[in-house]
Amino acid sequence: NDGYKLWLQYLPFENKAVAEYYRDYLENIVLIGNSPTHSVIQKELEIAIEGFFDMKNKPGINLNPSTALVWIGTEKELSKDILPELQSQINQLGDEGYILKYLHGKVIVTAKGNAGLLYGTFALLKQIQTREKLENLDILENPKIQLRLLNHWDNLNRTVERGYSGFSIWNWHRLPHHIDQQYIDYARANASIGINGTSITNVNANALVLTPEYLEKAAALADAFRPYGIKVYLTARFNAPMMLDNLSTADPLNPEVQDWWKKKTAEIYSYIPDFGGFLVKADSEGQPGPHNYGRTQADGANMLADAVKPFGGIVMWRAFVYNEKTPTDRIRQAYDEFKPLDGKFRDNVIVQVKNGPLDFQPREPFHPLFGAMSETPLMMEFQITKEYLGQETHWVNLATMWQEILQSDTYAKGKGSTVSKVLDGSLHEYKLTGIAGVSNIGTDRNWTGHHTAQGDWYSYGKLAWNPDSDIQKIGQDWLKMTFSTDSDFVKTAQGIMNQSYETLVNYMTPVGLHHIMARSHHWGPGPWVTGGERDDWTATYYHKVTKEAIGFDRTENGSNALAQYAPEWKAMWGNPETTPLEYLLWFHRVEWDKKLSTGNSLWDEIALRYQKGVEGARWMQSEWTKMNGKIDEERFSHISSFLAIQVKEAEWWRDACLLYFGQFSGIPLPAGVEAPKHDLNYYLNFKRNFVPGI
Ligand code: BDP
Repeated sequence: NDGYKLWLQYLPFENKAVAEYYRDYLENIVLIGNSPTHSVIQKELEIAIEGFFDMKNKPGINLNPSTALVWIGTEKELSKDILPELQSQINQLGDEGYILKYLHGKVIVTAKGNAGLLYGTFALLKQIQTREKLENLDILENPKIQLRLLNHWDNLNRTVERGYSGFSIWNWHRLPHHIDQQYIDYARANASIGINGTSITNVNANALVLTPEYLEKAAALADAFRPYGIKVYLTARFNAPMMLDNLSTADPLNPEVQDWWKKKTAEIYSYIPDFGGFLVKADSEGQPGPHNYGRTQADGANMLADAVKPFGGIVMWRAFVYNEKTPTDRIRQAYDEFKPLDGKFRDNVIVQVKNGPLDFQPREPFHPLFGAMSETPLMMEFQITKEYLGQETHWVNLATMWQEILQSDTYAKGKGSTVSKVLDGSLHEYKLTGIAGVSNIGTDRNWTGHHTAQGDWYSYGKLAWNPDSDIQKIGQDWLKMTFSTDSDFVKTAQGIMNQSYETLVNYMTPVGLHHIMARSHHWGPGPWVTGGERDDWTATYYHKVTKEAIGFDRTENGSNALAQYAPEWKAMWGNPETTPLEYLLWFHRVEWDKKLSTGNSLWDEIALRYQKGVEGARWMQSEWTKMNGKIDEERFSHISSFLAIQVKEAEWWRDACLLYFGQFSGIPLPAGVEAPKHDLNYYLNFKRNFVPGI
């Protein structure tokens, strides 16, 4: 098993009894109605049946209503006899919601629209994949967030920015004529977890994608995804009018520029009638933007919003904006720039904010914009690809980190004002709600490099559907569908997943350290990185180590980034004594010999946590060894070899960071911390010029 089928393995039933139980249902399905989505539903049922049963005893789908035990149809298509009993529940459905219910000996899957019907069918198949009984079914689901997107940072030459799983799956050269099966399987996987949009090009945008040659290709993808309820979005390079048509300016207040975007947008809609809209990175890391013309982010976003408005499109404007010149504290920038613009954006603009104020670090506090923009809808941007978290060779269950962020309390409207409530719109009554995940997939046969990184794609989709979902249940379902329903396996693998995030934070950036990765590629340790193009792209800017102390003072004595948070957080995080150790060096400069709540000095705490991280990685490896024979050999060994890489790299992180910081603290390693294998020079020179990735 090479993992290509992701969580849609439809693993064979374990024994005859299980097979017979589900056989009755699976061979008596009636699917009512006709549409491209109905065809993909029928196809999916066939694929599932093929997987569940062995070839010889495979049931066919019997579409005879008189004997049907499973009814699949939208509200309009459902039999008149069933409808009245479901009416009150149907009334609670939104456009994409579904009902999955056992009623008078029959399983009913229904929805208002086709996408809901497809989601409901996948929900039914999930019940069977996880071997749940069907007689108790009584599920009514509506997505809590409207826009549930993947963001691909894919370039037109098929390299993937921060992609570690091969090349881009979009084969521009063969499009529009060849629709690869992988596009269809991509759409199936996304629909099965409720993802309804995809931005297919890098935020560091190439204007060429807006030319007819590429629009025709993007349209072919949009056509392929449409039956699966997935819309296509494109990244817009802010100076495209200059690059493509030689306009002398891209000033958003210039009528000629505005007109250019209106015409361009109309052209896009002529290719893709249900085009979702634009995703924009402006005034950030070399991308052009409204700053170039002395205009605000709102001026820029509104110009594009006006262009897509007549067609029902939206603009996702990223808040990852930071100055051309290094500021005193980079993490303040997005808030300082966007907060004054609250309420100044058009109603079809949504501002896309990364989970933390810096940049996808292993651990950051939630971004202070969440809760601070009551008049402007905000959407979340999570990074599924593990740019700063081991780059697809480390097993880290990202759902743990995402849950920590989603359940963080902004206190915007008192206790319980969680980030998840900002995102689902309930806190500020946003009309537009959304979430984006920077995709981790590529041409690797298993899509995501590490087999377990498929689980991050899966759990992202589930949390996008409902940011308050139980991540333990998500993890169990994913394991059962992907690998095995064996309870021992599920328990052990979930045990590993539950430890994995804290383990990684410990061996990479414990006690609130951040941005200490190697320069530019961000793989491996680089606490010594200093100098160069800009100070805020170094490690020393963030840890500010000296012989006396380490950490970034973000209290009012320092950068005062803390002022961007609610008073409850200011009180807690403003005082090193009450700051949880997870964020200590994020907010404070602390002396090496300072005694912490654990009873250890700061230096000992850092060293012991690095050691704990290494031990955690070894524990994950030894737990996994016990799974030998529980799943197929191919995926078992693949994961085993990656765990060996993880252990080695955890040791590398520990040794390099402790040797480097130890020069400053001057304190020996505490008992229990293993001596580094090499001297500091070795790590300084180690693979210095090696850039991993594709
Ligand atoms: C950083 C990445 C860079 C991205 C940037 C972004 O290093 O490649 O372009 O984020 O989000 O984390 O725009």
